[in-house]
Amino acid sequence: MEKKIFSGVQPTGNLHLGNYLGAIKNFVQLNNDKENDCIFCVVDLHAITVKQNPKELRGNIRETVATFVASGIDPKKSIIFNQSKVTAHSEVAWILSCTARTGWLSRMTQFKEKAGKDKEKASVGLYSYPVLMAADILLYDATHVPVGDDQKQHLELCRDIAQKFNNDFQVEDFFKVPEPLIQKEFSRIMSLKDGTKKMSKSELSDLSRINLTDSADQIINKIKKAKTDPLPMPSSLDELNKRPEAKNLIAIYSSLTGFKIDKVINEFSGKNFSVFKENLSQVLVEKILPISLEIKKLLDEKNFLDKILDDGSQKAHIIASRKVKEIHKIIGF
Ligand code: AQP
Repeated sequence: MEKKIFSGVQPTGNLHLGNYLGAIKNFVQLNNDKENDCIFCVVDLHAITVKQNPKELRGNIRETVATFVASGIDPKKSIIFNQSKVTAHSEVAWILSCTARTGWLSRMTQFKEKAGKDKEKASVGLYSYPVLMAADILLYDATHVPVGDDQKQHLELCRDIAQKFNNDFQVEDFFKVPEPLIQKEFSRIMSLKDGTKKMSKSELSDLSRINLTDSADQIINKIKKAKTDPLPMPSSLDELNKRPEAKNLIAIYSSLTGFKIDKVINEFSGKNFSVFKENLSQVLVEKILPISLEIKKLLDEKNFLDKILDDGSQKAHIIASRKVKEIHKIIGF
């Protein structure tokens, strides 16, 4: 079956190993499969749900496109565009916000985490963010959405919104109910400083993540300083599951090399962490450095990056505006 793929990444800077292993690596595989129609969106409307510096945002939009291309997404095969250039996203988000229920949104854990203690000061956009995400996906009849584990709940909400709209307006199958594509293993890469917290762009300490623009020295230094426990390397899966930092580092190694977790445990069982860390740094440099160098090269080619976005936005606009016309008819506009 032909799959229609849609996914987005926020241009909020510091794209990291978690974004790569949890999402972008998967985007590349999907892009390479001839059967798939893929759309990858730089979700700048989502980015402004928290305060952004306009100049930095402009640079981060280009850096996100550069990251897509440097990682292996082919703009001739997949549509790459930025959300704000296709106004249908904002319009349909409004329409769907009249379908979504406030009770559903109140249960979203990401809002609770991001808004923190002072919810009253969080933007309305941060609260309704999952509705915009539903609009992004449903506008393109996406059948599959590759995301990291942290987006699972938002995708379930998107499915609920699609089903309610179809039911409310008696238009069976109008909005396709999308399936999440979440990696079975390593769907959540954790901070290098705390194995219980997700690796994240907004974490203040740069040592908590491997950025996709890091140099070899930065990668080696961050792995050297990554938190571990005082014990030697674990020798069983049970032991691994009780040691979050060890688990995260082994997951990163396994995900990058494609070696099964058991094999990695056997290889390093009982050894000193420093031995493992040396191997991990080597693999990271091998896999991430070429991407980092390519991103830096592409960032000097602003016209090339802008053209990818312009071409992609035109293509996305054609698909999205067709869907908006149908939505208007169904609603009675
Ligand atoms: N740590 C992670 N492990 C696995 N997947 C991850 N993703 C993000 N962090 C991890 C996945 O990357 C895709 C793009 O994410 P995003 O940039 O749109 O938003 P995010 O999830 O909010 O990213 P961050 O890094 O966590 O940003 P902040 O710090 O702003 O909250 C998504 O598919 C996401 O699942």
